[in-house]
Amino acid sequence: MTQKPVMHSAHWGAFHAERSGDQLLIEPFGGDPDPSPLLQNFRHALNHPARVARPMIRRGWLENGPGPDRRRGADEYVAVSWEEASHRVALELKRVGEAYGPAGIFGGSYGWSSAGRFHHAQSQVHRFLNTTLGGYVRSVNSYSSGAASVLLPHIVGDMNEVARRGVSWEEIAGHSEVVLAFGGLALKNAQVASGGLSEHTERGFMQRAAQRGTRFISVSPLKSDLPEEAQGEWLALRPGTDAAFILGLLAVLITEGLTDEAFLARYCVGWPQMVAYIRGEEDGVVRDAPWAAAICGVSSDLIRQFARQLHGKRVLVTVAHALQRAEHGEQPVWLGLVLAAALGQPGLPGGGYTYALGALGHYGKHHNLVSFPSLPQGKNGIDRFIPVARIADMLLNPGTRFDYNGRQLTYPHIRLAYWAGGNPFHHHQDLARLRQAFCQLDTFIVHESVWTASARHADIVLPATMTLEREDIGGAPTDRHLIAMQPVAQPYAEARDDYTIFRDLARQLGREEAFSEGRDARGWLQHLYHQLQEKLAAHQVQTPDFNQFWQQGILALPQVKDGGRMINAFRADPDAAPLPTAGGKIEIFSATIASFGYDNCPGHPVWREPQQKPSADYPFWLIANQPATRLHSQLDFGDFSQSGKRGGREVCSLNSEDAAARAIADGDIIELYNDRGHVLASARLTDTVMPGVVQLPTGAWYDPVDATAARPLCRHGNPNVLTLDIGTSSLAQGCSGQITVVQVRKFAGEVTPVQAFIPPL
Ligand code: PGD
Repeated sequence: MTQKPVMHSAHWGAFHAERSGDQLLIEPFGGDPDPSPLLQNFRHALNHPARVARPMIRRGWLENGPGPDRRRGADEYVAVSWEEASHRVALELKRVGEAYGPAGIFGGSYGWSSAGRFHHAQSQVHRFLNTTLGGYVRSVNSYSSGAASVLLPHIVGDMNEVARRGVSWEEIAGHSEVVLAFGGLALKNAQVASGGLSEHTERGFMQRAAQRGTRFISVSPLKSDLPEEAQGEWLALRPGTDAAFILGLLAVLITEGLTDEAFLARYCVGWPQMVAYIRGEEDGVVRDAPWAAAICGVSSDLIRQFARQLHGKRVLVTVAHALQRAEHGEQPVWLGLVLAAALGQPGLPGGGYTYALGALGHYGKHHNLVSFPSLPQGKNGIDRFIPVARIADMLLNPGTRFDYNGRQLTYPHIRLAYWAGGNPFHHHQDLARLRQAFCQLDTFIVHESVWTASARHADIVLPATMTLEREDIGGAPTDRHLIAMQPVAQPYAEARDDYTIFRDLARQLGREEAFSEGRDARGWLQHLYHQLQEKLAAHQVQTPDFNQFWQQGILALPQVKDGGRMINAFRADPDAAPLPTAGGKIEIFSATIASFGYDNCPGHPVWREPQQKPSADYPFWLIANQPATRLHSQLDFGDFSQSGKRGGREVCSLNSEDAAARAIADGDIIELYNDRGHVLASARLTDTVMPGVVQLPTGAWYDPVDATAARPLCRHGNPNVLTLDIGTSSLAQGCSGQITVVQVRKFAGEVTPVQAFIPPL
């Protein structure tokens, strides 16, 4: 293996890597104006003790065979040879396939895995199951934007147009007067983009806009959701009350005659229904500024002033992913659009509505002229699916019916789940319930490079290479650089890449040719690159051949400036360029959604009381948001992630006044708890978190003192022990794990060291 620096890429940036003894020296790509510190998480990753070295089988499964088992998560593992492991996997797949067909296999395998487009683990699982077993039960939508991705097509257009091709950062820097960001614009989120992000430009754009006079307003319980460069204002609302706040703003605009009635009449359907709802004509409840103020914890004067200041300005409204990752998460997304419409802004330069700006590095960027081809998935022979965050419901309730986007579906009876490239025991809510759900399976197979909590709940764990140990091509539709990802090291111990593992299994199932089409990994990279060349050649763009691309390590791709293309054309001529909604206009009222008859998501946006709210037992809102020191749970043992912890434990931020009332000092170990479990963390006292709120990011590897406990205690700080596992509403059934309610106290029990990174026996 070469010792020279080689080019590589991660979801959080392109870089050069060079081995130096036991560690890696990481040099960010020179063209990146603001590289992410997440890159340093790779430094000691290659040989970290948390790596999975050999194929492992859970003792209970090995001795008793497949079947529901309550020991999952608390059993021993037995090392076996690759030959034995893959033989047993092939036999089990054959057994389940023959007995139950593809409807008995869950292959949703949600997860971000790594940036390379060929070794994209989820695509590999899907292709494997389609080409060898005729298909699988899939999952739809994402944990990121489950509610918005179902709602937006009904009311304005799909995620691609409203988020990725919404108002561009360039336009904002040049034209916006007010950027009203519900959920803020934290750079920790924009530093990441699936497939890679070679240039981090958000900080620079915010600086430019602020210098020109753009007023950034972050509405969030956390001050840190807006970077200093934006020189913005912080408005703290109670978590989960943004929908009520926007209704209050709309009430003021209506009462004071500040709405753009011409825009609403020409470009929208349903404004009269919205007005009737706000005035209380539907149910006698007037949603005015005092009504909103009581819910949101601000004064009605503030709401009035706020609304007036928006009038007559070029206003851009954006609503972060976080807001819709909550019960009734559809509502703030919808109301953000209604507010922008009431102000007459959609389709104006630097104005209107853009969903989730800053939530990912893809948003507000230009697009490549053509996109890099993805690995073909083959054909799934069945059409059975769940909204991705309903996994525990599915495993616990086979045969039960549930609502989704106007349809009634039935949960299949899953016998085998196959996972690669994701960590459900990181990403899902109510981890004790999730364990119960996974205990129902006959068999749970996981490919992982490290001993995550998901690997520790699997029956068969196959050691996967890390991205650094294989060649691939990194690219995203919004990144103008394609990266030839060169291997930095040989595979760790007995690790194999997902493709090699699946190819071997496909051979044992007699389907190797169907899966591999006769190509090895390099052959697939060349094939996909040639497809890209052909797409570009159709636009008269010439590209170097594969070998030259591989040698130079990077290829600049032509881009198009297509930000706002859908909404701009619509504004110019709504008859010639109608929106892809039922009525061709912005749907403030959706007859389609109304026809579904869902009380938790009716035909126009509403405020609905959530079932979780602070009480005497659990008086705090917990915000379980994205971490700043790692991507989700990836490389949680990495240098940068560890630098954010204290004594190896995750840090929970809380307001100094709340801490004083509980005699909690900075650095104390505190316990957050509710009906679902207990979590330890190190207390950080601050005034940048509003009173009544505590913040604990996601991603600390789940480390239960007793995995089988009904209400487990995680000594590391994983907030998904505490979050409630319910869908956002009957419409989208999205993940609602962003907020929950808890009690907080100084921990009085025995403190044991974090053991999440020590492999199981
Ligand atoms: P990651 O930590 O990225 O989390 O959930 P997701 O499952 O995507 O997991 C990826 C896993 O893939 C890692 O364990 C990594 O080691 C493994 N991996 C990487 N590369 C490879 C590979 O090539 N092969 C194999 N086999 N494995 C690989 C993220 C999800 O969490 C998301 S997207 C969101 S937005 C949600 N956010 C929240 C939230 O805000 N609040 C709560 N409470 N919960 C959330 N969960 C969701």
